Amino acid sequence: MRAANEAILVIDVQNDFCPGGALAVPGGDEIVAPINALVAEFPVRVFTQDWHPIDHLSFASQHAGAAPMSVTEMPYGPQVLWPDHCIVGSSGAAFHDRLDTRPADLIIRKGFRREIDSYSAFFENDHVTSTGLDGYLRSRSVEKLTLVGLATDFCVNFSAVDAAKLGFEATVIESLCRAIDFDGSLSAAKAGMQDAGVTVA
Ligand code: VGL
Ligand code: ZN
Repeated sequence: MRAANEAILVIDVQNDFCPGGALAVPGGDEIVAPINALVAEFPVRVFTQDWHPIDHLSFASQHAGAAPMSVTEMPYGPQVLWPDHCIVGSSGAAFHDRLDTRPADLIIRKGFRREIDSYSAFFENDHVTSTGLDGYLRSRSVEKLTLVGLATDFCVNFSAVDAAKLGFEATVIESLCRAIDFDGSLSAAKAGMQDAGVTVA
């Protein structure tokens, strides 16, 4: 068992990010069993769930003529336009069937405001709107975070960098993550995490 001040953050292990899903991450399902085993070691367990309304503005389908994976400018900065994914209540938004969610103390949903995407478990993409997770972890006296899940270069990356900025000791276990790796996003994410003081193990 890990120390009482340690939490695990399981990021977006959902059907749409696994093979066969709308925004499938190669090998996304390979990490499910080892994550189940690791979760048991931690006294504090938080899972996140990407959770978008059907007309979410991060979807290419909401922008006339825009191709999935193109980039647009939002009021808060550049935004990748994704295929429709993780729609509220859909089977794609459900956790992977084999992910054991029973041990989760808290499930944080993010990206539920139409106008703004949320990669990070802490802040939406404006870097200002809080999900409440920081307050939850502090209330539970958490100081060290271990991050696993999908996708390494987007939601895991943004969550880990925010965690470090907020003063948590953050470790990403790379072998328990899988990446989208589009347009150099994985190497950029790794460099950004290292710069922010995240340990990539
Ligand atoms: C994610 C793209 C869009 C992720 C979520 O979980 O990494 N990526 N929404
Ligand atoms: Zn999303």
